Amino acid sequence: MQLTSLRLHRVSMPLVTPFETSFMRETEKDCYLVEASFDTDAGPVTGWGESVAMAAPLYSEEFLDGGIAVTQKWLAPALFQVEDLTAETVGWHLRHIIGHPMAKSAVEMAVLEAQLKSRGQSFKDYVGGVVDSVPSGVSVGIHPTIGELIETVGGYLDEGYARIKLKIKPGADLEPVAALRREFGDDFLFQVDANAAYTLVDAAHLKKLDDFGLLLIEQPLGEADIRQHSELAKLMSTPMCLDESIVSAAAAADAIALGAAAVINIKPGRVGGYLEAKRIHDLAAAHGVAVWHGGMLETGLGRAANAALATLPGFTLPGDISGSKRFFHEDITQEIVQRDGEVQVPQGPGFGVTIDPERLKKFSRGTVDITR
Ligand code: OSB
Ligand code: MG
Repeated sequence: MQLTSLRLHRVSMPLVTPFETSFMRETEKDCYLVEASFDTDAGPVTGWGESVAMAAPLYSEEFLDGGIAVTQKWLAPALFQVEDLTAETVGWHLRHIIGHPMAKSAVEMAVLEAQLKSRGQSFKDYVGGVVDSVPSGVSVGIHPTIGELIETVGGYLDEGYARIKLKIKPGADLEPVAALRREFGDDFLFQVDANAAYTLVDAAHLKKLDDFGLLLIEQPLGEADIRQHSELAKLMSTPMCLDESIVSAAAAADAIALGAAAVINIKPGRVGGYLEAKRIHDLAAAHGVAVWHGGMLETGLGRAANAALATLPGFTLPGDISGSKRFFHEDITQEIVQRDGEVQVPQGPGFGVTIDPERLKKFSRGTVDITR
């Protein structure tokens, strides 16, 4: 396959409800999609990718406009030079460009989709997935009041979600966690995510979360603090899960060796692509470390790809793979549906979903064309 052009579609989709984490409050999903065109022996093929970079560099150092810039100036020109481009070699061809895993992931995703489509293969079959549906959890933002939080979580439990993940931050942690256990009992699957909002000085406070039978605590400390997470893990009985800190398979190896991660949240965008994400899955499985699939409020495109990756056998915990309706009134692809705590993995070549041209037009905030 020869890459001939890239069109980056900047999109903005209104969220059903605002989503608040320890680092920001969002009312819209802003991202860009990558439409990649190729010449192949069998004629022209197109593949789609999605960048999970957020508008501002608050989750990680990447941000949406930076991703567009690095793709235009550095990633695309490097790939235009490759005559025989495959998904498996994208990472290699981009290895001299430091960082920017989300931008690289979006491009690799588009190459992968084109390759799969040209072979008539689904991503699930390509990656070696073993099931057709995956357990569906939901990520719940920080709420202004306990009453509203209980109402929101009650709604998700009624809808059938298999697991609740609550965002926490200093000042909004023990009380909401205790309130949900009091209201909904000890049996529902429940975990928390701090998005790096604490320091090791907070260890005694965080230890109080051990009383609530949580599945795990996700990323209490900073991205660079793998060793400090291993110290905290020794002090708490709640299993330690890393998100932000796992930027590559090498980082996952360090975290496992240091005892910093009993569980790993896998997000392809954060680690440079679905292929590196698969390597982390394999590494974790070999070490007996549980993994689950994270989310970045993806559109139906990224959501479909995430669900397909999560069909691998090491994904033993429910992921942040919720239905489209959790975030959007209208998705940009076919709707991803959560039912009885499961999401069906879209069938068909590539990621099994298509971008709806009308919806794309509606949500588009402009395009950037990059040609050879
Ligand atoms: O930390 O997992 C996170 C969304 C944006 C940035 C970071 C995170 C999240 C979520 C949402 O928790 C998960 C989802 O897409 O359902
Ligand atoms: Mg997280």
